[in-house]
Amino acid sequence: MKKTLKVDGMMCKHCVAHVTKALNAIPGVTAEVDLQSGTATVETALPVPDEALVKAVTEAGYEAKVI
Ligand SMILES: [Cu+2]
Repeated sequence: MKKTLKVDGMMCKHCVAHVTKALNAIPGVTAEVDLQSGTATVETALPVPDEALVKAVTEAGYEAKVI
């Protein structure tokens, strides 16, 4: 499954790396984060609840919502 998250608060490529790492830490998730658009495209091999994705990004220090 593919999901897109809007991520607020990313300012540089370090933020991108931080968010990518946080999302990829969830089992079954492969994330690609785009700084320009402030979005994360998430590919899930397993069913992953939206809240888990949002929580991972929030815990990394950014704001996210599934769009
Ligand atoms: Cu940054």
